[in-house]
Amino acid sequence: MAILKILQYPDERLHTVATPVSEITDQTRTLIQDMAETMYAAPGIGLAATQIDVHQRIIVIDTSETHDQLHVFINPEITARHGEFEYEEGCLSVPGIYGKVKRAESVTVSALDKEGKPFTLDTSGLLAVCIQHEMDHLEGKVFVEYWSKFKQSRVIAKMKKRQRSAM
Ligand code: K1U
Ligand code: ZN
Repeated sequence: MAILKILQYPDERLHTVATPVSEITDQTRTLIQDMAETMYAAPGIGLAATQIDVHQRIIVIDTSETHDQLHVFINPEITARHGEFEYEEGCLSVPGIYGKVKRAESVTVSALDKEGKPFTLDTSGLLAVCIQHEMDHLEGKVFVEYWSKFKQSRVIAKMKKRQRSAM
């Protein structure tokens, strides 16, 4: 297993639209294990393949405190959304920046599991927020891009300053 490097905003590669997984192989399963290990080590509650510069439609999520409820979604699709929920989000690609985003309160998501078996999940609250946040990554969208251009430019300046001082 391996801990992978997470792309940092405003890296342009975070704006890549991921392509569907056509075949689930042992290589896909190794990638999923590495993504889970990277997420737990960060620590975080979700990770999209986009964030580790792999542009395939794969996300991993574990919102449990015990780190034993890993959800793997391959080629996820949201088929229903209900209500509205505002949550203070964070992102491993934008560390130290937190802010509110309005999303659906509950979602129905269909996807393939790591064996390629289709499943459907109805969920709400934090897991629903996290699914929507990670699916945005697969579309090349980062949560700060829901905010005003002014707020986004302040985030970009902060991130660039931090990246310069880390060099
Ligand atoms: O996509 C990511 O970068 C992961 C992100 C997921 C997320 C968090 C909050 C709302 C929506 C989506 C994170 O995991 S940020 C870190 C975080 O939330 C956390 C870290 C440690 C313990 C608990 C939460
Ligand atoms: Zn994120």
